[in-house]
Amino acid sequence: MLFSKLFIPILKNNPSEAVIKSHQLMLRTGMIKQSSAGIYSWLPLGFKVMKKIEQIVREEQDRIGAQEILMPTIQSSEIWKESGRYEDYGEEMLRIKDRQNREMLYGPTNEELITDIFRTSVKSYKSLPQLLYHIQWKFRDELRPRFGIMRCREFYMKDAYSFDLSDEEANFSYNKFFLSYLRTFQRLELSAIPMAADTGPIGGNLSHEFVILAETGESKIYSDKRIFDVNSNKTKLEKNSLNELREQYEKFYAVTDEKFNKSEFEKNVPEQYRLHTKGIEVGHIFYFGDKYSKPMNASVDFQGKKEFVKMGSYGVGVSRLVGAIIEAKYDEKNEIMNWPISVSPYECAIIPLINKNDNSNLEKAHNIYKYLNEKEVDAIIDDADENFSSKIKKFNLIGIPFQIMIGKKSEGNLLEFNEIGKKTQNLPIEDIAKIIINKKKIN
Ligand code: P5A
Repeated sequence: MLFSKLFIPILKNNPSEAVIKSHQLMLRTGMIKQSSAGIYSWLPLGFKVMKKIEQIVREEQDRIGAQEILMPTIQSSEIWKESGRYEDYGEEMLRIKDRQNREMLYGPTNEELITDIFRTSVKSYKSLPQLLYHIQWKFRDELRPRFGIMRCREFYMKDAYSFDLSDEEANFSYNKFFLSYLRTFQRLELSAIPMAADTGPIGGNLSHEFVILAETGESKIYSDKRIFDVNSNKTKLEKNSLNELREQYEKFYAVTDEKFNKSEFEKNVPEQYRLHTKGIEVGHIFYFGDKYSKPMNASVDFQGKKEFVKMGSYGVGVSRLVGAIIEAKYDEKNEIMNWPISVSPYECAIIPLINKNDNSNLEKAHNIYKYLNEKEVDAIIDDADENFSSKIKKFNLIGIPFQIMIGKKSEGNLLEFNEIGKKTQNLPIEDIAKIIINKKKIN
């Protein structure tokens, strides 16, 4: 693919309407375009990053045995009246009437819809547990949409739902998602801490917010710094192992400001470990027992008795994660977008020095592209007639982790090769491909 053919409307300067880095950069590098307040179009570069994030989120849901479905964005108000949330949800819910004057809504979340699907299909406890998820657009008519796609009105969410027979089994399901979230954020090279949080309009009394540290975050957090050392690498998908993992985390004080209590914080956290800062909520998990199953009559037969199923729900802000990764990783001084290679829009930029009277650099670039393509490296050729340094600046800004320059300094089969933030080396294409492939494996 040639860079000149791509639809990447890059701006020269930071747009003045954006306050935070991720919003500025996403507009500047043509990743998104606002279509109305809090509503965005995703252009090729931004869409590519989001799809890569989505795929990692999906793989980690599948890994704990959750099954993917797809529910619609538009829902009937009937089920929300059954659960009692139709009035409670207030002005954040976008309400619509169809041509038959039926009350519909654009789903802000799917607890009701999934409960309806479950109750009409599952009758026996033998079918439990069920873990179902989908990745779908949501709409919340936020009072103050801001910071670009970080707090917007239409956003892309992965939401999962669990159904179990007992509290104990439901706790097992909750813990599976707890682990799956840690693994997901780890693969995105984010250090996300699970924090006790309020349950808000979703309900229930057990909930963890997954928060990454960032000055521009909207959540105020209070925690014990030692929580960053807990690691889930050895955790198995078994009850005891998962319980232990949660205990290890819950040993340390970590709360968002709704749950903050000064004297508890000071009592539980020695002064040198106290951390009070801001963060971005990238995921949120909830346990709410029979809050929806009881009013909506979602039950199974167990030993001759009707048992309302015990439910939880689990959300990841897929579109928000694009901005969150920028906030966490952008190198302001050098203007470098440090995407983890697993989600970078392209893995390698091939940059030939363009000479109007001689096509050989461009031809070489095409051969390198072909070679890398066969090795499944996602590359791009920059055929624009610009000098090297402005091209490198551009690819640093967009965040393409590897760059190959073909020009005066590339001799014989040696190419100038650059890994963002590292020193340039002269290497043959075979070695370059190995370095890139290795980096992908580590991730
Ligand atoms: C859990 C899944 C829920 O909606 N129901 C289904 C539960 N939780 S939540 O915390 O309200 O949202 C889950 C995640 O979605 C992201 N998010 C947003 N992203 C961008 N703009 C918004 N306005 C917005 N609201 C929520 C967050 O990452 C949140 O953790």
